[in-house]
Amino acid sequence: MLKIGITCYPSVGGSGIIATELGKMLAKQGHEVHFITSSVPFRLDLSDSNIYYHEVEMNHYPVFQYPPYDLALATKMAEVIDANKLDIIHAHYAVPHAICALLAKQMAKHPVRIVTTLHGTDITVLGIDSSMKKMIRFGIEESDAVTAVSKSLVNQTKEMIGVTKDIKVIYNFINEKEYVEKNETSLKQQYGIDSNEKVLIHISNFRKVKRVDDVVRAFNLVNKQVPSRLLLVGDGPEYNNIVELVQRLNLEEKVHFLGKQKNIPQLLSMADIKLLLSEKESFGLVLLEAMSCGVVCIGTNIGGIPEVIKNGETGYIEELGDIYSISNRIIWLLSDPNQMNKLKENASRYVKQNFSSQMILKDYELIYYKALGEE
Ligand code: GMT
Repeated sequence: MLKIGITCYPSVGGSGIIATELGKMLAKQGHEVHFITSSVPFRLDLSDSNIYYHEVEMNHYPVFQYPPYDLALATKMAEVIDANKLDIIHAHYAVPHAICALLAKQMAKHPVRIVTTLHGTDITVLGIDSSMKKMIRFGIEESDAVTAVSKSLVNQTKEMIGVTKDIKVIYNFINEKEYVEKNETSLKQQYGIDSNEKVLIHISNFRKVKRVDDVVRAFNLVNKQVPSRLLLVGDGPEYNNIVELVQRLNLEEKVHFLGKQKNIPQLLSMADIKLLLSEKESFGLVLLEAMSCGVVCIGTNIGGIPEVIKNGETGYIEELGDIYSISNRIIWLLSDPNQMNKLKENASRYVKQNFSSQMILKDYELIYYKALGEE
């Protein structure tokens, strides 16, 4: 059994969820898992056996304008490596986490291997900055093993950052026990949704790249022809702009702003169609969550989305910003219950076959042993 340190952004977000759920599964397998983060990751239960949590404490020194979080993290990592004789540090994100892990590896006395997982934002946002590019390249090249969450992200990393290192694709996964379709008639009533109304849903952190405005505009066109509601789940920088757009389109009665929610499987179970119309998306974990709860997904032809939705078989892929095609697709789908049922069945089967958590757990374990030279 291995001793594994995990570093991620602990707040809500796909990468934090993947890192936490992976840590939980590794601990269940009998590995010793040490989370080294700035706060307890959302979804982590510290009473689970084999799970340890090491908080990166930040001192506020009056001389520094910005407290040096990265250095505090690297120091903590080195302490945890030595104190617990860690075999592996699994860094989620090249920058800053892989860089901190590399620094910690040099500081620590106990030998450790670094496995880095790329989730997208580090490449697609930071990779545009040429000074960061060097740092990302260094983080990737110097890691003992690197994974990325889609083929598209591997290609993008190679093109943008110019790395030659082998990067293994390990897709996102979900906790299958949690993401199952539930009977949500009472929740529908609670939101005042009539039984004849169709429900569309979008879940995100409302960053500009998520194109929530396209979701609202497509819904506006659908709503003119099909009695329907739109559930917007999450919060973030674009929230106010979206509220204003909904008001301008006179959709206040039809669009529900639910903010951040924990009962995602229940909310998904109320929905007929899930929209993810992003302009950047390395995978789209929310698509898996939706497909597993029997919701038909429509996504844009961007990044890793076409690796998750098989166009015409498990959902539909549309071009970025083409709200007319998107709304026509939705109207067409909603008018054909047989087609909807077929897509739902295909989607949940596809998730089980291609993104099974046990399969993905084994892939990560293989990567760890390979990094340790124990194939
Ligand atoms: O999508 C976000 O804004 C959050 C971001 C993150 O870093 O948590 O998500 C990224 O990682 C997820 C887990 O691997 C992927 O499912 C998301 O597609 C990816 N987001 C982007 O590429 C924009």
